[in-house]
Amino acid sequence: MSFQINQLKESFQQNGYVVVPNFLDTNELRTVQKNLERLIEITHQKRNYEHAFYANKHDKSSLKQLHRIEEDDFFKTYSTSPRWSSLASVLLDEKVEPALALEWFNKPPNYFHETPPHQDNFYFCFEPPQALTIWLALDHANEKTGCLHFIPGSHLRGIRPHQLSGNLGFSQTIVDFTEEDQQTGVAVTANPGDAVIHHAETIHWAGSNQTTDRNRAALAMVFKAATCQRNQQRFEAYQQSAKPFIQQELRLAEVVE
Ligand SMILES: O=C(O)CCC(=O)C(=O)O
Repeated sequence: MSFQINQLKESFQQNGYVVVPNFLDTNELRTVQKNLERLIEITHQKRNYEHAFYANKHDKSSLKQLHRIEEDDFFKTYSTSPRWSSLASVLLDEKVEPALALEWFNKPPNYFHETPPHQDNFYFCFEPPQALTIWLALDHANEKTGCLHFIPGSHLRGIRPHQLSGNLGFSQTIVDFTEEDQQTGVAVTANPGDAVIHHAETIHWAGSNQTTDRNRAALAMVFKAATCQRNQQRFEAYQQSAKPFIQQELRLAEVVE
């Protein structure tokens, strides 16, 4: 077992991402899925568009992101589960704490939304960049449904310049992303219950869901080393740059109501 843990850690530290197959067993996965279904139904009813992004407000099945999941009682408790934090702690080789809210990322069928190439720490602004995301697959993620792609070792080369992407929920994208970057990316497929973990500075993106009948959902939790801090100045600059875009998108969403 410790051999496996060492291998995971080494692979994560070298490549900036790693996969843990069957991180959740069938029962735990089912419990998480049931609670997400409940929360999604409440979200539809409340029409809470601040923390829920739809590709099309007229279509409930087009829900693509849910934020602040940890405000729900079940997920508040669940997000403190040591299973998640101990995996994060092993990979970062430090004591960790949950850094940000729990998020649900979906790619509903028929909407063709891509996840633009980005580095999470452009948003997080953690220094030193000792943080990671555990992205738990809830559906089959593959090239057809829009799995994640990572550039191995990119977490060791610093943050690239980002600019507004025009994509609600992923407001930023790498400015100078090249064809060569695209070619270097590794597509990481996952089955429901697998955990795909990436470092906060690993360049990643995902294609669109090209199926007509399948979701590609995942639950994501971010952890940071207890010793790393947010650079408030950088964070405010990022928020300032994204604000007009996000406000405009939310206003547009209200108009179609
Ligand atoms: O699920 C996706 O398509 C993107 C997720 C992502 O970018 C992240 O977890 O950092």
